[in-house]
Amino acid sequence: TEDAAVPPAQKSSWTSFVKQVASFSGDLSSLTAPPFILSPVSLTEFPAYWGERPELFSSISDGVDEEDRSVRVLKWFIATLKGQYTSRNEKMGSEKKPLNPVLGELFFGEWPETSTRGKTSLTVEQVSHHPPVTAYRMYNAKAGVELVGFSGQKTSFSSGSIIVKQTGHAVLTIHGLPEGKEQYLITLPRLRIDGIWYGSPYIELSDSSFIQCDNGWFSSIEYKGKGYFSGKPHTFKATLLPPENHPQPSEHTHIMEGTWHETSTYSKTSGFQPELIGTPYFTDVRGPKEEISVKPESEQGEWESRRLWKKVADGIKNGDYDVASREKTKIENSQRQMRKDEIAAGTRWELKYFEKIPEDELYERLAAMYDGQPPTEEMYIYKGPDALKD
Ligand code: CLR
Repeated sequence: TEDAAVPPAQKSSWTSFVKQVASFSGDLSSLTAPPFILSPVSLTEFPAYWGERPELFSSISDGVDEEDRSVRVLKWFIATLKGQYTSRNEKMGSEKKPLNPVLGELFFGEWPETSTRGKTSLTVEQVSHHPPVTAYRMYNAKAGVELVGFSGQKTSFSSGSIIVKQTGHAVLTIHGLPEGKEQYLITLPRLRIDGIWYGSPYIELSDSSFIQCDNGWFSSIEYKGKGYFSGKPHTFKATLLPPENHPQPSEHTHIMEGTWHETSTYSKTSGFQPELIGTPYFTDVRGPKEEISVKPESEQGEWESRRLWKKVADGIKNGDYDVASREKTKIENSQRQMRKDEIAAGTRWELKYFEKIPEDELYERLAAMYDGQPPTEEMYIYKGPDALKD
């Protein structure tokens, strides 16, 4: 039958979940879903997708000039999309509902140093629970490459699909260049979650996202699924343009296209040597990626995601859904109690690694360069150890 992916005993709860989703817009994370669609992984782990091709990230600063670095930022960005948007399907058979992080939840990990790269470390903190917002910072000191961003979602339902507008953005900074630092504003694509009725959800990307560098180089990435450019799923076309005052703009316009989960090529790149980045493909992500290294739960602090959710995650993995739901309720109750206690004491939960800033001058300046959207309501900056102030 059509909904073959739904276990017979969970059909009615899936139907009622889908009905709730359809008549609702806002924060999906709070809806109760049937067990077969639950993932044992918290959303605080998702920023790790940015780092799973560590060489592409750290070698951004090897670019010989602004143009080369802009190409490298775009290449790294495109190469993260497969992990970000198709890896749950590959690992668990379909998109699943991640654990909804608690306020203050933390996630740390790293991609260790090797002969070809320095160490890249990741710090993640859940900075808001209602609505859920996750802030992250990924840093490679040797390369001088840093990514700071935050991520939220606004969801709605349209002709059978869940539409997810991502709120938040990321800023990539290259430190220590002879000319100082270089900063890139990275916006995020829109998601469509299809396959809902069948109980086997998967993501397709749509619309466009942008990468604006403070020196004027600008990428726009257009996403299409089945039946648009080529009939293939997961298709994109990126255009990288030089700054407006560039003497030879048409010679330095780059166009790259292909599929973000397999390969993409340069369809036009004049005035620039693609050999500089060493492959006939622009991106090729068919090979393995490198997952983040995380300390064992026994060595983690009590706010660290895998330790905090251990019993719930084990319940989900072992099919022990009563245990999972009992343990989840415990966590939620203790969170409710903490919020009540804070109100009673007139205090507020203090973030550990990030700080909310009222307005974001950098975002406004870079978004204005390409006529971007008005700034989102909030922005977070990294204030943890080795926060950089240059
Ligand atoms: C989080 C930020 C990452 C990219 C990313 C990938 C998958 C998205 C996730 C983000 C947010 C939460 C999300 C998820 C897919 C499904 C899940 C939208 C944007 C929702 C909450 C669960 C829906 C329930 C189902 C019917 C699957 O960089």
